[in-house]
Amino acid sequence: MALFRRITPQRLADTQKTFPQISLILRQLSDASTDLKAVLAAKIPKEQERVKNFRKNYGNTKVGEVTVDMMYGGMRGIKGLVCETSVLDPDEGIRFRGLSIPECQKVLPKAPGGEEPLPEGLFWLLITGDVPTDAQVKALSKEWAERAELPSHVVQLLNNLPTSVHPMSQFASAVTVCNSESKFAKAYSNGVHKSKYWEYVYEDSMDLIAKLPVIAATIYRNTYKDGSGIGAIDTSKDWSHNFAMMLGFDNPEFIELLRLYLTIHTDHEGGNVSAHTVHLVGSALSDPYLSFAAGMCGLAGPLHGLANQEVLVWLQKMRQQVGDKASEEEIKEFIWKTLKSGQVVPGYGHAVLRKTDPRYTCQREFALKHLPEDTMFQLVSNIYKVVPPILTELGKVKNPWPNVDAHSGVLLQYYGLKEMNYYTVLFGVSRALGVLASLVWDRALGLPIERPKSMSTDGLMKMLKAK
Ligand code: CMX
Repeated sequence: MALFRRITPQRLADTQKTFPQISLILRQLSDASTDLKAVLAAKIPKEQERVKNFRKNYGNTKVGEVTVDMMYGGMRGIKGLVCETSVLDPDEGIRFRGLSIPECQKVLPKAPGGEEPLPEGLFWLLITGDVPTDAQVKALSKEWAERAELPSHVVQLLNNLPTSVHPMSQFASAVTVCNSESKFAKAYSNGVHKSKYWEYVYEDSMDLIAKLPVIAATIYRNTYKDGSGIGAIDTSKDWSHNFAMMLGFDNPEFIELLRLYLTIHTDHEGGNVSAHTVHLVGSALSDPYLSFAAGMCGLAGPLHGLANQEVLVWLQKMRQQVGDKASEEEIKEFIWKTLKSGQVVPGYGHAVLRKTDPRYTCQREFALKHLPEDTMFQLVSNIYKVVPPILTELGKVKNPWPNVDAHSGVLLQYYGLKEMNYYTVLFGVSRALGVLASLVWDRALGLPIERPKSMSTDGLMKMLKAK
């Protein structure tokens, strides 16, 4: 294995091309290796070949059609993107490389004594398609811890931002200026060959993922505490453990929650606003820092990631108006008031899902295990009974069931992370794992700049000979 580690990704890929018969041996080696880049380097040529052959044979085959309603309706249902890392089934929910959330909870490595999966394991699964071993996940935790240090100008920027700037704006700003460190941007300006793009995107992605908890914790400590107390990263601990400690939370149960939280928010296939934005901006060969920052500006919208903040604001308003021991009738009345004033019920509905989000269900199970008596949890449970029939009665809502954002805030509140404006930053830290894994594959597969065709209403009417 020591010998294998000295093989560079490029040498490994070249060897596989020249001697395909030893490919299997190399794959077995790479599967056991704790060097993620080498594992990827072994997989990429094969996947490139598979996609090339598929396109050669099926390139002109139709996969769907586009209606006028789809064009005006947020492109819902148009199959226009390829995303390798996860697929969202409307009834069953998300599958990460084919595995459901309960399956991931079962098979992904855990921290010693822990029960929840480690997000490092999910990242390995997303980017390679393989369930990692404990040793592979441990190596990833260590590698991220070692890459975590922030450039001083990023710290300076964060320390100089007024605390009135929303944490998501701070987050996107810090990630944007972190692109001074981009190995991809540097390699591109030095004229690197496009077959090597993925390697530099991979390096930037690993650096960025490693730095995100430090950026996020700095934002939290600066905005809500006295700015001190981030502390040093412990390279023997996992990514979530270090993040929790930097935030200032050492309760082992909270750390377990963070591991679950950072695992389930990673990826939701390719078309959601944050994932699609990262993919789109990355297609212009903007570096991973800029691409991810753009995606975070999308996640900060109230119909997307910010909904977890909105849920808490809405729950608190409800508590103020109807009290903690509200009857079902009083809750119903409050919900109708929300709807009649032209607002959405945050945390409910989805553009693709048509059943309760399994990300909601696993958080509910966590709450039933750890905080069954909590007043806010009980309120969330009561709302779960009341909202779906009301949204169904409205007649226009396609999915009356709760999504991930309906539950996450209540768990964070319970453990003392009460600053709801901050919640989308946690979502963003997790989302990096999915969208950056995808970005590496975008460049490995040589996907071109994205540029769909738009039409004007006049042009569309003329084309359809509409009156
Ligand atoms: N409350 C009230 N009305 C809702 C609703 C809700 N929770 N969900 C959908 N609707 C309404 C829509 O606003 C739309 O109304 P109009 O026709 O008057 O514009 C109608 O029902 C049809 O919408 P849809 O096809 O069911 O839903 P969309 O695919 O257009 O939108 C979503 C999906 C998530 C934006 C929407 O359900 C919503 O606004 N939910 C609340 C916000 C939320 O929880 N967002 C987080 C989603 C998960 C995530 O990305 O993090």
